[in-house]
Amino acid sequence: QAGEAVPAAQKSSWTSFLKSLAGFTGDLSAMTAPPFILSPTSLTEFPAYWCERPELFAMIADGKNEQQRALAVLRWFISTLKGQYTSRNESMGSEKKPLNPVLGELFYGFWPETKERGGKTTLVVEQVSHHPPITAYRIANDAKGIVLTGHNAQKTSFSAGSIIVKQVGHAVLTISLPSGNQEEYLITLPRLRIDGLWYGSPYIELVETSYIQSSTGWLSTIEYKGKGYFSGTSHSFKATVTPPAHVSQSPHVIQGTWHTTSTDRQNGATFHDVTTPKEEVIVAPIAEQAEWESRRLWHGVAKGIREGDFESASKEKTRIENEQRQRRRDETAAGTKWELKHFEHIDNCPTYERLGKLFSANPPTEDAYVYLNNGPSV
Ligand code: HCR
Repeated sequence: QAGEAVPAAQKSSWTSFLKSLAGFTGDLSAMTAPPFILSPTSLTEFPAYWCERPELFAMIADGKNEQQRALAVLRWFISTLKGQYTSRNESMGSEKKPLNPVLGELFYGFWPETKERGGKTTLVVEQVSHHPPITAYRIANDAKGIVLTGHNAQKTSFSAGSIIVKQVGHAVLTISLPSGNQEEYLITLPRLRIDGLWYGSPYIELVETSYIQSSTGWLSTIEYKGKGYFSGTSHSFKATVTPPAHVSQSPHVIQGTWHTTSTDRQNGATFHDVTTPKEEVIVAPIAEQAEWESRRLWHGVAKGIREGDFESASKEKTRIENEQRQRRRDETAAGTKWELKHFEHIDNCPTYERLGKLFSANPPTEDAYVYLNNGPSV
């Protein structure tokens, strides 16, 4: 039934929110939504989803050859999708609207060293733009020589009762091999469809295709389908891992559901399995965080949302937003510009251009945020 999951007192504001979505394109994060759909977590925390299985991230470096490493990158990537796209449903009952980060917001964390991981895995996130919201991140396991750098923005539109989210941005994974050589992987991001809006219980389905192109020539093409396609099940995918032209080998085809398990059709073996628990990033206690760190910055708002005290959440949010507006006005008056702390913007990403050519990436070039090597020593 329409609005089934919406609290009675918020039904009319949910209906107005849905109406305002029709014909909408652009920055959804800035839109006002009813309280029941608000999440107490800022989008700057989302890059942590890339590493909630730090073993799989570390294991990429253990691949004995180009093919094994390409498959290990794909296994790690597919294993992140459950966290990235279903974890709010698991923890809060449905997809929610995250807090819209302010310019300069930071999020730091780490996953501790274990024998398998070889060392600590560190995370540095910075909100590098507010309008449109763009989040840049870097995850590194130095002991294994693996680094992931990327940025993410979204373009949203509304179609046939669903929100369509085109992810703008990409990630680059670099492996420094013991031989001294480096391997790079260009990772493009899937398109999202947010369904279930009519009932007030949104959830994500991934659609269309994303790619992982290795500098060694190996290419993973990942096709995403919902209910009624390859397997009649939601969250289905089929990944085809194609060797470079000089390797005469048939492609690997991996099929399954990204939130559970998949199988490699070549040998019938389980390819990925995310039915086991994941490991959340460790973050400093709020009292020890600096004023721009996400959980400290949004503390009052998050508390209000968690406790159902939406009046104080909204007051706090307005205070943060007004402070931001004032900062921008002061900068304009002084003729200065906000300086990024950990990243430098470049108009054209050389890795994207070079590797994107190999699978005719669209667009042929993208901008990027280069890490300045100055994260905290967490
Ligand atoms: C679209 C979305 C904000 C962006 C979120 C992204 C794309 C961010 C990068 C992560 O790596 C993956 C990711 C996962 C999220 O599913 C996605 C969010 C889902 C909803 C949110 C909208 C801005 C809010 C929509 C409001 C609805 C729920 C009514």
